[in-house]
Amino acid sequence: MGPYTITYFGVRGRCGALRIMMADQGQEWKEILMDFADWTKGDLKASCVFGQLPKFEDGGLVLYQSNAILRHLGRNHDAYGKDGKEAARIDMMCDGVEDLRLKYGKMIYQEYDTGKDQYIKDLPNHLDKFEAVMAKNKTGFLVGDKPSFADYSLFEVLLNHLVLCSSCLDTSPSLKSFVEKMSARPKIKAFLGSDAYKKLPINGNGKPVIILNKEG
Ligand code: 6SG
Repeated sequence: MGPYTITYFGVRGRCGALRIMMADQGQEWKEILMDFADWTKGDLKASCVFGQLPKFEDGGLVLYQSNAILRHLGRNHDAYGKDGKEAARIDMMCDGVEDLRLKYGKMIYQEYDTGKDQYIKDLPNHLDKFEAVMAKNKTGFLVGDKPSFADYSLFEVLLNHLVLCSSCLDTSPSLKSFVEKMSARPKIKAFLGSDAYKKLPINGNGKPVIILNKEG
């Protein structure tokens, strides 16, 4: 396996879950940071299958599409269920997270100022679905009894939502405990505390804007 290389912009964005997953799996990887001025020259874009980043290399295998990369890591690191049925349910949950990711991205990039408050109001309707699956499985993971790539994707999207709205998990006890337990896994804790992680903004447009309270 590997060496793994990620080529991406200097944000967490579409690589947040991948990086957390690789860190938790004890996998090292190399980062190639693409600055936007170089990207607009177009050479790399023209070489990318869908004209977008991230680009992921595993030895000679070159992949695009963050969820395909997550699935590849799932296969490589035994994080894709114990059989075909678990794998199918993990796929389903990852696609559910993707739907939430797209709604979040639309709000962040297209309607932050006009749509953020309504987005936060509607959020329980979306989080409830994940809460129900998590509560029903009882292991602390979405499917099976160890983390799958769908758990890493959900975890990362929940971290981003907590930055948007720090109380958003207060009515979702299973998700709250999931985030606490994932955050406390030693390799995740070390990664989330690293400069490499902390220096990167969540999104490419500086949103969400964090307003500190008077004491903060
Ligand atoms: C942007 O959308 O960060 N890739 C993005 N943008 C450049 O020319 N379905 C796939 C996947 O899951 C989506 C890929 C994704 O992998 S990620 C891409 O390649 C293009 O289309 C979101 C993100 N945006 C911030 C950003 C960095 C560079 C361009 C957009 C910040 C804004 C402008 C410059 C720096 Fe910026």
